Amino acid sequence: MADIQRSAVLVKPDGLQRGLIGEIIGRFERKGLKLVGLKMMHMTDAQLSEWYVEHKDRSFFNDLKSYMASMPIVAMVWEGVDAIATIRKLVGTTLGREAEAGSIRGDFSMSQQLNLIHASANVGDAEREVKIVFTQDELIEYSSVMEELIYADFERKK
Ligand code: FUP
Repeated sequence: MADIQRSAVLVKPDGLQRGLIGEIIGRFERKGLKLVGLKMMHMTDAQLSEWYVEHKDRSFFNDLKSYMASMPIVAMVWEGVDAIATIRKLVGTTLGREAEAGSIRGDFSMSQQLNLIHASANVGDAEREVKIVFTQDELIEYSSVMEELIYADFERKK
């Protein structure tokens, strides 16, 4: 049975400043993922404390939050069958210079902190993260005519 998931994705300040929003969205579109939420925003310290709660006792926590709050970001929600793991593969591992060639971080970044993009790690994180930056009415339900070209019928049944 298909597991249709939603993943929260941020194009971080370095991704926006380097003009990589279109490149990143294009990769997700070409893969066959469906965009259901999109906005540009400044994240607040309160939102970032909640977003990075698993790192709250780490030495880099405050530095990471200040960097993320320093400039605007683009927040998105992408949907698809097993979208969370699929997007993590497109994004690549955390340290840009070691990330797999062909992944977004592997192709465009060198850093651990300036690694262009965030993507939810699991279902619990995805649900929590989506709620931090999107209200329910900012998530758009629609049917995409592409879906029957992207998935076989049996894969699209929830
Ligand atoms: P990821 O899930 O790949 O985005 O990475 P993590 O959840 O491990 O880390 C969250 C963010 O903290 C990453 F963008 C990188 C940053 N980070 C640091 O800045 N320093 C560290 O030592 C570890 C992570």
